[in-house]
Amino acid sequence: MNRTSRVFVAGHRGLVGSAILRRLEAEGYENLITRARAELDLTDQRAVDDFFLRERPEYVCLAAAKVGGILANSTYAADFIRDNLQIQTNGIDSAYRHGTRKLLFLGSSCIYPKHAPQPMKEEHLLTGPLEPTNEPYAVAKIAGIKMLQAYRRQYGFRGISLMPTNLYGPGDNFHPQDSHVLPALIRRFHEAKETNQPEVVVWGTGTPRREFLFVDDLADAAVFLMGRYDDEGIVNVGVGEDVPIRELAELVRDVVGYRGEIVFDPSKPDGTPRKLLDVTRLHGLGWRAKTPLAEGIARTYRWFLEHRDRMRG
Ligand code: GFB
Repeated sequence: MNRTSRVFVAGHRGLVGSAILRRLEAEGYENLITRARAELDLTDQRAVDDFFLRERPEYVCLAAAKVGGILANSTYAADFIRDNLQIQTNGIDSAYRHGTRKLLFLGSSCIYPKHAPQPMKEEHLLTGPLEPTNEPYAVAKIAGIKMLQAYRRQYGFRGISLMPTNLYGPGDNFHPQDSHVLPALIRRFHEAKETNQPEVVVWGTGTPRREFLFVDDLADAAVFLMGRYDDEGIVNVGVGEDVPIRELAELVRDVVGYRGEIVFDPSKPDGTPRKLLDVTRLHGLGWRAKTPLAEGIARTYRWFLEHRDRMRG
């Protein structure tokens, strides 16, 4: 992949796609291809195939997906499995049929078994039952991984699969119910500060541990691996350390500058107790995450403040 390559970034308005696009633009890529949802519905097989036939992208970053936090995953379980299966199946098959040279697919750390040994290695895939709160989403992502492995073996199609840990950053979804924990807490602490609320409610018990990767670091890893990795094996992309949700809430509280209390609501699901990625393979390939969590949260909070007025929900 070089600066004149025709690169299609699918999902360029989402958290991950926008970060990859920013990264490629900063590197001076001249032939970036994007389509808004109104222009191209990625769940529509015929539309996707027509698009690939016309545009013939040489490289594809498949960053389009239906995603959400723990509650959205169970509320919209059918949408999560259907939309993701359709988007990735259409994208991968049309890329193969129309001569794409290489495709990057993004999974998630929730593809690993609920009780996988920690930190989770790439070989733990399909060694045990999944976390029920996001099983439909995880099954779709596992199907994408297996599809690319099969296309590589049967057709020689070059697809690589990255498994990012929980992501956050500019462009995130800050919806109060549907979002992931980090943007949800930024918004909740901010609104509590603005309206002088005495306490902020954090879902669950506060004991689950999560690993958080700043999305610009993921974009950096994606471009790095597009250039240097070409194998059917999945690659974990994480930072190698995690924090309990209680500690994350304290960090967000401090960045936002809220002075009230934190209370936990154990009637909300905790989800999987821990999902820390083993990043030995990634480090061996020569890449490491750079952005410390406190700095990433501060940058995300700044972005939130700048975009607050235009946010939905
Ligand atoms: O970010 P989150 O929804 O994703 O939740 P998962 C992480 C933890 O934060 C859970 C707690 O233990 C939540 O109970 N939490 C506390 C909150 N307060 C909140 C809040 O206000 N909002 C949210 N959302 N959580 C998702 C999967 O799981 O992770 C997806 O469902 C995907 O499939 C994604 O893999 C990365 O880490 O539990």
